[in-house]
Amino acid sequence: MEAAYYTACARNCGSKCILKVYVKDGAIVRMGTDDAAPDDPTSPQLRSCLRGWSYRERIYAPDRLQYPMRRVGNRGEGKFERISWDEAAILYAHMITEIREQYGPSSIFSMDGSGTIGLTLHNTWRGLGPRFLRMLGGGTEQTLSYSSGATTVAAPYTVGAVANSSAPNFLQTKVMLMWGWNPAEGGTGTNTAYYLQQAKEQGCKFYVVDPRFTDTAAAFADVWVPLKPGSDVALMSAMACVIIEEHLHDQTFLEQHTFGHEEWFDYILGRGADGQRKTPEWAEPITGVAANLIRQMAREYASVRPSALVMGLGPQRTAYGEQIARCGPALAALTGNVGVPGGYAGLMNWMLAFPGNGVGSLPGARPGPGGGRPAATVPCNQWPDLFLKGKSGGYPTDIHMAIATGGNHLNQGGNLNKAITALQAESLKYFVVHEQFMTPTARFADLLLPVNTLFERMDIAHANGAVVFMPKIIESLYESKSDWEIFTLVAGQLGLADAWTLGGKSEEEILRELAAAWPPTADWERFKREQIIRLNMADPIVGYEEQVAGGQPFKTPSGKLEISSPRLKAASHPQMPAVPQYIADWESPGDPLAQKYPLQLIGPHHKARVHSSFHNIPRLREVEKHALWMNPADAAVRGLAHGEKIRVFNGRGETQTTVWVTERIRPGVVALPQGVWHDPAEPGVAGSVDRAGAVNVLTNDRPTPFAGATAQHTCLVEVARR
Ligand SMILES: Nc1nc2c(c(=O)[nH]1)N[C@H]1C(S)=C(S)[C@@H](COP(=O)(O)OP(=O)(O)OC[C@H]3O[C@@H](n4cnc5c(=O)[nH]c(N)nc54)[C@H](O)[C@@H]3O)O[C@H]1N2
Ligand SMILES: Nc1nc2c(c(=O)[nH]1)N[C@H]1C(S)=C(S)[C@@H](COP(=O)(O)OP(=O)(O)OC[C@H]3O[C@@H](n4cnc5c(=O)[nH]c(N)nc54)[C@H](O)[C@@H]3O)O[C@H]1N2
Ligand SMILES: [Mo]
Repeated sequence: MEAAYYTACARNCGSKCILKVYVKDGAIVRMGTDDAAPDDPTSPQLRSCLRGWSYRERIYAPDRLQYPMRRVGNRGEGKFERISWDEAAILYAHMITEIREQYGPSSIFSMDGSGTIGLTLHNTWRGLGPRFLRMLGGGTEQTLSYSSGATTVAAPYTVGAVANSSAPNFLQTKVMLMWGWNPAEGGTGTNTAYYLQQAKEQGCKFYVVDPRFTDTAAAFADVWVPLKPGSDVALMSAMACVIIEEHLHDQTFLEQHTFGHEEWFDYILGRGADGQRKTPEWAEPITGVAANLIRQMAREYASVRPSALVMGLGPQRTAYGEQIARCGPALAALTGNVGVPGGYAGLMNWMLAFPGNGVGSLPGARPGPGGGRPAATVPCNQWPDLFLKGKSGGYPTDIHMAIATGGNHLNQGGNLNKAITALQAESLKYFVVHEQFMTPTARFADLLLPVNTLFERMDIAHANGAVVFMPKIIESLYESKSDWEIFTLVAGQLGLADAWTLGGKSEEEILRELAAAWPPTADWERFKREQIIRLNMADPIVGYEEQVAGGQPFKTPSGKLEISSPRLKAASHPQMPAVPQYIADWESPGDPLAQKYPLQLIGPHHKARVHSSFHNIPRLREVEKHALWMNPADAAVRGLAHGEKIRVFNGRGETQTTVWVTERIRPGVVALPQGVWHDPAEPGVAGSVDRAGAVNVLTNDRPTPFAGATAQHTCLVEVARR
């Protein structure tokens, strides 16, 4: 007999969709998706993508980690011996005790990643790792994210708090600027593309501002605007110049809802310190976008209402990402498109907005001596530098142990070769990794623990448009355990099992208590039976509606949208001016380094993977051959033909792949989608040539100047035949 259960695809692609899982004799035999709702605009089906449909192959992949292991070779060599869970728990607890006693709590780093998110219990991202260390009195935790680091810090100076709108909001949009935003390939919430398609059918005009002609451009663009990476603020400033000089701006909106627009006008109109009018002709050589096209886009964006400027996070994953994160909302405010239905505030976060629900979240462990707080914090992207330098590099602490849950950190951060040296540093005495697969990061573990998947444990998902009861659908494969169970074992060794489990509660008891806080899930048995509580998607959520229509203040000191920020003016940071300004990136065409490495490299998110997750699924690799995107003009100069074997290199590393010669990318820019698994010729040797096309051997770990965020899309390389 075949049984079927729903669950949620709680992965970090920006969406959380519904999966249907068919089970026979204790094994998953096939996958489906949401088929439960009728065709109902209030709550449409939450159907999954190709990754979700392939999940069965990931669960049963031949390279699943099966049992606990201890390293026997050098770090990174990938040589391990099998040990028992008893041995593993004792060893783990000894490591923690030794490091805490010798160096203090802050020397243990919670290196959590985005492996499983959107859950109530088994979250890896800022979830169980920090909770565990806080129970012990606090370790060092990560701040920011690889996703939106610059936005998280910079945008609040302008808007107070980042507030997205929901996708149904776009059904009213007449002109949309999809700015470095690629929702056709990357999730930004279940059904985003479905709503955008309806907007298109209703006549919304789309501009796609992206160095690449993405699938989003193919599906939606009326106009493709292929700018140079990192030139976004120049492009937006030139649009502002046209809008202001042609009196297309919304003066009433500026006066009612913003603060300090005159100062921005001074910068734009050349009345500021640099004396430069930010005309389309000024912007043309910087951005590579024709002045006339800039004029057209500016006029159309400002004069047709409502219009939506929606930014992906790619543009702010750049050297001065702080500036674009503030310039987007300034431009949206200039045209009065903030807080109005069909508009958008020129910002983005991981995903669009969804209706909230009232399921509680996992309570922190009982506060330890540190009061349930971290002992120190460091931006997540700076871990290699932190491990290598510690206090001598100005960080709050030295790190002697790291616990990695749910991340492929080595593979996913900037400057992978530096990250190898960081994981091999003698000062890092212990590196514990909880993983499902032998990832490039897992190869460096001293203690490597096999983790089960979301199909092998119980949870509640905050899906996009529903709350989903996620049953334990199959038993844990091999000897794998959940992170929760692993921490329970180690807490037991440390005499803290009760604190970790909130007094010996089972997972189901904890979940049931959290579900009790919200009427639709309060009847636990019924929720378990029905599985999906759908939320009303029909009423659009409009970010900043309370501020603009409802008279509430923005959460800034002035209560207005601060186009000029008095706080920033007072801080007088040379690279974080009071109004958003164009600052030429390091490693951009103007950098002397461009003589040697003339191509700008970006490492975009790919439709066949969630970061590095799903890379090991053969069927998904067939979706698109992994290769370096290069314009025919750049290929011709280098004498490269489509499909040739190439090497891509700069001062930080070299990777081998093939070249995809295509007009889908602008000249001067190459793209190598992020997430393939690093495959060095010599495992564990920093600088060894990578044979997989792993972009992060090339990218920089230099943080943005003010936020300290990652700037992985700012990178120069050269390409040659091999
Ligand atoms: N399938 C899939 N979906 C995903 C993910 C995934 O790994 N796979 N990851 C998810 C996560 S965690 C995140 S944070 C989100 C956000 O993902 P984003 O950060 O928005 O994704 P990126 O691909 O980095 O950038 C989006 C687009 O910006 C373009 N771009 C790069 N540099 C620039 C620039 O300087 N200016 C402009 N205008 N465009 C630029 C890229 O070509 C790309 O098409 O995506 C989520 N969605
Ligand atoms: N060059 C470049 N690099 C980038 C980006 C870019 O745009 N360009 N984007 C960045 C962004 S936005 C992000 S968010 C990061 C993401 O980077 P990561 O957060 O490292 O995400 P993944 O690569 O998906 O790695 C997640 C790992 O968690 C494991 N895992 C899954 N579920 C569980 C679980 O329940 N428990 C445990 N212990 N493990 C689990 C998976 O097997 C997988 O190996 O990548 C960043 N890297
Ligand atoms: Mo992200």
